[in-house]
Amino acid sequence: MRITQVEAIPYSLPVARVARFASGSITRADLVLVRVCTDEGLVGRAEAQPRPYTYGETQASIVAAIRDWLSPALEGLDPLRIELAHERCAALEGNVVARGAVDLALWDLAGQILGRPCRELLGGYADDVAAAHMVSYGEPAAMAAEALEYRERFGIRTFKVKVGREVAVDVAACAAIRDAVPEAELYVDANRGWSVEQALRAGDELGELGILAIEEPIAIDDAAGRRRLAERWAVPLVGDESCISLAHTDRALNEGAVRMVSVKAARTGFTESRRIVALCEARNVGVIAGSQYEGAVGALATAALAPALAATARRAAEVMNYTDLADDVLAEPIEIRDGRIVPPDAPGLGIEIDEDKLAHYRVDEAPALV
Ligand code: MUC
Ligand code: MG
Repeated sequence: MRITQVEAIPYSLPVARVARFASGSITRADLVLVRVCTDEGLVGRAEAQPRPYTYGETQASIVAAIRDWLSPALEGLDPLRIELAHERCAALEGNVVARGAVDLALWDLAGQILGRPCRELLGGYADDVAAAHMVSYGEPAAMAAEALEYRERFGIRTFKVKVGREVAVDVAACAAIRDAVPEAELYVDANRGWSVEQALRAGDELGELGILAIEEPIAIDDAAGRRRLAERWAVPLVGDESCISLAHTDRALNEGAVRMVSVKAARTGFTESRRIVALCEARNVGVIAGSQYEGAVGALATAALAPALAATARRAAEVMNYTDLADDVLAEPIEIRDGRIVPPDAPGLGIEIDEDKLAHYRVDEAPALV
């Protein structure tokens, strides 16, 4: 079997709830469906989420990177040679989201070829994993109501609360969520939004609310500031934007501030994510299977990775933000059972696309039928 082409289809989904956080907002889910096509008709699929404020990639740049660079690099290759594919794709600098999605689609294809779900191919540690929901900016009372809704509707017990605003607002939001769901596990993510002074204050006040970790509090280039915070805090500083590749993660750990890492299938695929997890295990650093506000197709990738490895299976995985969208392109709904996401048993990622919906939401010209 040979890869014939990698397609990139841009599509845009409406949101039911606008996500706002310190580094940006999502008012419409602009996504790219990646399709690794083969001469035997099997197609590997994955979703890429453009996040210009984090990686500099846009929907158009992801499509161009795949069409002009990654597809030509992979054409003619046996799709099971994933390491070789990874090496070839890594010849393109940056573009982590485009490259990550191609890697996920290759693994989806491998699963289909071998007849096994990706969760098993990646390690098969557990069958499912606890799900965490990320609560983005709003009035504190509305954020608390959202957490309670996810507790009651899905059984979610772990929440990542977006902070990085005025410290008083951030603390009020976390206190409101703590009151609404007293037993919840809470951690926060400032997306680099605080100054060092704000972070110092916030850390003290949030500590009293039992916050378990603090993600990217300040500018990631401020190594001295990050170390100062980490030394003062009893809870770990989580690396996210500072850990966007294996090499970045290595550097962040060497700097000494990061004591937990958000590993995201959406940017390091499965191949590099596994290397990051191994690095963290060697350094006795915890990992969280993190999110990039995926759509439902993207959530299936995290749902495969998180239970597959012992280190990621230990903590709730951030998989619930597809529920912020008003619609998606999956033919079958994702299964959330008692606060856990259950990956499909189908080969690969178990992605079945509703082609009518994709045709409706795609924002390029569909190729003419011949
Ligand atoms: C996170 O953990 O920072 C915010 C933007 C994005 O792409 O993902 C998030 C979540
Ligand atoms: Mg983050």
